[in-house]
Amino acid sequence: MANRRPASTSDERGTGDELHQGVKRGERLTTSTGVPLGDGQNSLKVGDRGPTLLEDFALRDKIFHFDHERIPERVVHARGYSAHGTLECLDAIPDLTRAAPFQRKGKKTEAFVRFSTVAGNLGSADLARDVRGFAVKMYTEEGNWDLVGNNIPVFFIQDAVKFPDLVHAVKEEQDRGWPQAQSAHDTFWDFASLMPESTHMLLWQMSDRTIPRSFRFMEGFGVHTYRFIDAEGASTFVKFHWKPKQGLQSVVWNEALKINGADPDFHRRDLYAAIESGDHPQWDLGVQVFDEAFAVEFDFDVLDSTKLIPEEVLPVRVIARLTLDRTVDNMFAENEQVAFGTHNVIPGIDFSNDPLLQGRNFSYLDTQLKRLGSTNFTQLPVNAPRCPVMHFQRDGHMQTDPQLGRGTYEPNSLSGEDRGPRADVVHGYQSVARREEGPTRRLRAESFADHYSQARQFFISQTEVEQGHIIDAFAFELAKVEDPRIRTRVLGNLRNVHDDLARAVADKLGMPLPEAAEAVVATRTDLPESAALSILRNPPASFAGRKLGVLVTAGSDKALVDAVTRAFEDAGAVVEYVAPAIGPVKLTGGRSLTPHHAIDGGPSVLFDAVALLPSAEGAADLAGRASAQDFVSDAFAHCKLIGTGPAAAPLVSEAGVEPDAGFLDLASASDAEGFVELCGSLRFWDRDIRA
Ligand code: HDE
Repeated sequence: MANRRPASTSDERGTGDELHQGVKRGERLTTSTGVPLGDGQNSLKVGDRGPTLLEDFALRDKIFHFDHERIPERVVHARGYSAHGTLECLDAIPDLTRAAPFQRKGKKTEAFVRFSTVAGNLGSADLARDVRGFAVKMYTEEGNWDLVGNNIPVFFIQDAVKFPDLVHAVKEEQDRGWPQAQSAHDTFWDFASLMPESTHMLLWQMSDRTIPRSFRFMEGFGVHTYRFIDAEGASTFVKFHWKPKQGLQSVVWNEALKINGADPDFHRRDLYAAIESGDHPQWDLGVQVFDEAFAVEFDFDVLDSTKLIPEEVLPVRVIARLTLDRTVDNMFAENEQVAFGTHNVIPGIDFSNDPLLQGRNFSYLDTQLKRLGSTNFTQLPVNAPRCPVMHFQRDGHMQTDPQLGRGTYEPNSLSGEDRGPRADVVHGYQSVARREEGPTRRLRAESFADHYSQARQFFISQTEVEQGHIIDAFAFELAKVEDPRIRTRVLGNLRNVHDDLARAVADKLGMPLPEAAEAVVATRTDLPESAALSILRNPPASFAGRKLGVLVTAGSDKALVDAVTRAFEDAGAVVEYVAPAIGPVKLTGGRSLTPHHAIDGGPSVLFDAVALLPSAEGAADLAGRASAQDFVSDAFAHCKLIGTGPAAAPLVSEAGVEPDAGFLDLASASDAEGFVELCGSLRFWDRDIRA
C-alpha cells in the first residue's frame, strides 16, 4: 500500500466509500481497531528527529501485535505442510461400521491433511531422515474424525509413558543445541539401544521410507488397532492404511543430503506444485478388519504398536479414496492452527486398549491448549466442525460464539419444550460395551515381548538394493555416535535381527561384531517375506507425476527439446529446463526458451530423470563448469535414467561418467517416446553405488 500524504482539511476526506485521494473504505490501512491511518511509514515524533512518543497508538498497535505473532511450535511434528481435499467412499461398509463417511458408495467427506517431519523444528529441511506424519481430519456430519497417522506402520515404543523419553532423545541435545532434525547422534541411539522394543521401527527408519521422494509417493498408516462399531453396537478391530495412487518412491541418502541444500522446501513445493497444476494426488483408504478370534490366533499382540499385521496374512480392503485438490491459503491459519487429536472419533469408530493410543488420547488435546492458548481452538475455521455444534461449554479465552439464551446447563426448561439440546441414545456416540478385568498393575504384557521377529521379516522382505541402503543408513548414523559403547549395544541388538545385517554394519563401522544382546524372549519366530513391506517390489506404473530436468544451452536442437518435452508432458510428467543462465535461451531456429533454473541453482537432485540436450558449443562450455559436471555425475551416482542428445558426450566424459544401460541416446525426436518408457522404471539400480 502506498505512502499517502496527510489530508489537509477534514472536508477533503470525503464520505461513504470514496475517501481522500481515492482510497476506498475496504482498502484503507487501519489499526487493528479499524482506525484509518494517515501515515503508515513514520512513527509520531517530536520535531524532525525525535524522540518518538509513547502516545503513538498506531505504532504501539503494530509492534504489540508483531511481538506476539509466534505461537509455540508443535513439540514434535513442528514442520508440516497441508492441503485440503475430499474423501470419497468407494465401497460402503455399513455392516462393519456406522461411521458416516462409509455408509454410501460415492459419499464425499471434506478432508484436510497435514504431512510433517517429526524431530526437526519448524524451519528445518524437508529431507531429514525422519518418520513423516500423515494426519487427516475428516469433517463428517457426525463431527470431526482425525486419523493421526505416520508413513510407517509401527512405532518405536509400546507404552505412552516412554514418549517424552523418546522425543527428548531424538531432539537436539539440550547442552549444545544440535543436531537439528536428525537421529544421527548419541542420545537417540543411546535410548534406542536401551529399548530393544524400538528395533522393528529402527529398521523402517533406516530404510528409504524415511527419505520419501515426496509426500505424494508415500503410504500412510493409522498404526494402532482401532475398532469399528456397527449400528447394532457390534464391534470389530480395524487397522487403517493410505495407499498412494501415484505409487511409492524414495530418494537415495546422498541425494537427500544434497536436496536439503538445494531446496530445503522440496516436499512442500512438490505438493503445492502438483495440486496447483491440477495433478491432484490420491490415496486409497484401506482397512484390515479382524475379530477377536483372529487377534487371539495372530502371532503378535494386536495392541502392540511395534507390530504390524502383514498384508499377506490379512489383506487390505480399499473402502475410500482421498483426493487433495486445494492448497492452503494461509500457512498460519491452516497448517499451524490445525489441531489434530486421536481422541477425535465419530460414531462407528472407537479405540482399542493399545497403551500407546490411550496415552495419545490425552496428549493431543492437552498439547493444543499449550499451542493455541485457549480451549476454544475448535472454533478456528480449520478445526470447526461442518455440522451443527450444540453444547453448554461456555466462555474461555477468545470465545467467538455469542452464545444466547438463559439456560447454560443440561437439562434446562428455559430453552424450549425439549429442554435444550439433549444426548441422543439411539444416534449419539456410544463406546463399545466391553468387559475389562484384572488387577491394576504397571507391567508390560508378555505378549509384547518379541522385539525381533518382525524386524527380521522387514529386513528379509527388502530387495538387495534396499537392504544395502538400510546397512548404509545404520552405518552412517552410528558413525555419528561418539560413544562406542552405544554403537556396540546397537550391533548386539541387530544380531538378534539378522547376522548379515549386524555383520555388514559392523564392517562398515570398522568394529568387531559383539555378542548378540540378551533378548527378552529367546525364540524368534521366522516369518516369511512380505513383498508389501518393500518400496522397490511395488514399483509405480509409469513416470507420471515425476519430473524431468532438461539441460539446454544456446543452440540446443529445438525439435529435440520439443519432442522430449511433449513426450514427457503427454505421459503426465513435469518438464523443467536448466540452462547456464536464467535469461532466455535461443534454440535452433531462433525460438527462445525461458529456463526454470540456472545450472548453479538447478542441480540434478531436483529431478527424477535428466536429459542432456546442449549444443556442441554449450556442451564444451558446460564441460568446464563444476555445477554442470555435478549435474551429470550426481544423476549417475543417484542411479537416474539419463537421456543424452547428440552433443552431450564431452560433458558426460568430463563428469567422469561411463555411459551404461541407464543411458539412452536421444539422437532425434523419435527417441523421446522410448526415453519416457525407460524412465518409468525410475532408477537404474544396477548402478547402485553404495556409500
Ligand atoms: Fe504423535 N503427537 N504422539 N504420534 N503425532 C503429536 O500433537 C504423541 C504417535 C503424530 O500434523 C503432538 O498436535 C504421544 C504415533 C502426527 O498436527 C503430541 C505419542 C503416531 C502428529 C503428540 C505419540 C503419531 C503428531 C504434537 C505416544 C503415528 C502431527 C503436536 C503415545 C500413529 C499432527 C500435536 C499434526 C503430533 C503426542 C505417538 C503421529 C504432543 C504422547 C504412534 C502425525 O500431542
